[in-house]
Amino acid sequence: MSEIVLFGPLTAPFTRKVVSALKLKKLPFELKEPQSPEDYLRWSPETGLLPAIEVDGTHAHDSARILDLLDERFPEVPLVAQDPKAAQSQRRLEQWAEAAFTFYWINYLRGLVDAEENETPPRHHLREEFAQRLDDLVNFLGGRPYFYSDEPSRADLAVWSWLEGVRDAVGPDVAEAVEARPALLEHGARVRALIDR
Ligand SMILES: N[C@@H](CCC(=O)N[C@@H](CS)C(=O)NCC(=O)O)C(=O)O
Repeated sequence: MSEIVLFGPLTAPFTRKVVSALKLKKLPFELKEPQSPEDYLRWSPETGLLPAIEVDGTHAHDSARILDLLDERFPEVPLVAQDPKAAQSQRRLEQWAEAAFTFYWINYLRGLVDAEENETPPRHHLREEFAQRLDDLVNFLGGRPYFYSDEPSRADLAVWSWLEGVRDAVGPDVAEAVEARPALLEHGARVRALIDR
């Protein structure tokens, strides 16, 4: 049995993505959550960012690289489609979703800080744009159960870990915006069912 230790805050979508991949692959692991700022650099000396992982003594950091390592070591269940074109689209969507959600999240937080400094109500000026990104996701899904495939992939885990795991992290209306899009709601339930098995 392999020894796997995952280091990262469970509240972070990047950590949740890795947790969901470990669960999909049915791999037992120990989770160590940071208790102080020093833990970040201690557990991830290359960047100071978490998650990081130890798999039988092999260290990796960055959630995408960690998923690569897991697929290399534990090919079942695969985290990308066998078809190279679908696999490329899934990897691109993983990157796109994380870049986009991070952007909206940072802007949302900045809006809160500005509002406090100026003593004005927060302006969520990117709210409509964010809703358009959700529509993009619905389009990417098309009629399929998972992104670009009939089987789940890292793209599904990446999107799920933001929309489900941190519902209000990219703004106050995320839960409502997702609920208004049944395709995303059903996709989330499908991914959750796989992970909770
Ligand atoms: N691209 C990285 C991003 C990791 C990341 O941004 N981690 C955040 C947690 S949300 C972090 O460690 N922040 C600590 C810091 O910025 O000092 C990944 O996919 O793992």
